[in-house]
Amino acid sequence: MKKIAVINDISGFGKCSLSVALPVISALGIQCCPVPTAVLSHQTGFSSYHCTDLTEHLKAYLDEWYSSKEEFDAILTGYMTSCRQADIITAAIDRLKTDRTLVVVDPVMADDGALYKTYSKELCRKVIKLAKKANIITPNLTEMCILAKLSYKDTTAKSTEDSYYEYIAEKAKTLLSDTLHTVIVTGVKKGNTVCNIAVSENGYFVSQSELIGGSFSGTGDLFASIVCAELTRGMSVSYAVELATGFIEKAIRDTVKSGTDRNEGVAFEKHMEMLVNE
Ligand code: PXL
Repeated sequence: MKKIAVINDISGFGKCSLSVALPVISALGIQCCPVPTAVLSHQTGFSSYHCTDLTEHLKAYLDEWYSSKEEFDAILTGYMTSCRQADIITAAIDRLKTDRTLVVVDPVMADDGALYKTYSKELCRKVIKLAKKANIITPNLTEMCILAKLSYKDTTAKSTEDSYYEYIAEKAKTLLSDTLHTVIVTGVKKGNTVCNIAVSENGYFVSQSELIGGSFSGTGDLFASIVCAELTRGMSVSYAVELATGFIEKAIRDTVKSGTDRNEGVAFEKHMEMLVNE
């Protein structure tokens, strides 16, 4: 059975990180091996939460994996609590990956033009360093602007232009390297649409959906998990991105219909059959 190591936190409320990676990766027929980096009562967008940081336990946890020589088809990383934790995760990628391991980094740092309140400039620098280890990154538009050193305000001001997607693809392309072959920019809004743009040396692919409501907790984690699992199954980037976009669109539609707060995450559970029957 194929295996993905997912290095992320687990939050009791907010349907994000490991709480969504575990069900969707499993539904796609792949074993999800969690490396829990922290346990939170709620994700950090809630007005109050408790975070038990597991940084000091990570080394012993990973040492067991190193000594039992575990191998993974893919490694997926997400939210991080501190610079020290980011350093441990960066080193873990080097230790865990083999020649055939796909490294997917979701460079979680910010959304809607603002850094998450727990992310310092220094932690962002660590995330940028970590992203250089990846074969694929899945930044949202705000994170892409940070990675490509662009102003979010000036970038989104271009959203009415016909060449907006092309402009974003061009900027994302500057991030590619010998290691990093695909950048997937998520949550690109234009009029009443929101799309995800996958960029490689060969060009770019746009997967569009209707813009329904604002941004919801955990959609980036759902997206990265589905894309990582589908690529691990051997599917193409365009297929993986289309499936993830369609799945999340359906979940958001149900969430908005029920009037659920954005911090609670999206109602993805009833759409799991889209993944199970893949
Ligand atoms: O979805 C990203 C994420 C993951 N984990 C925690 C978060 C967030 C975003 O706010 O707070 C704990």
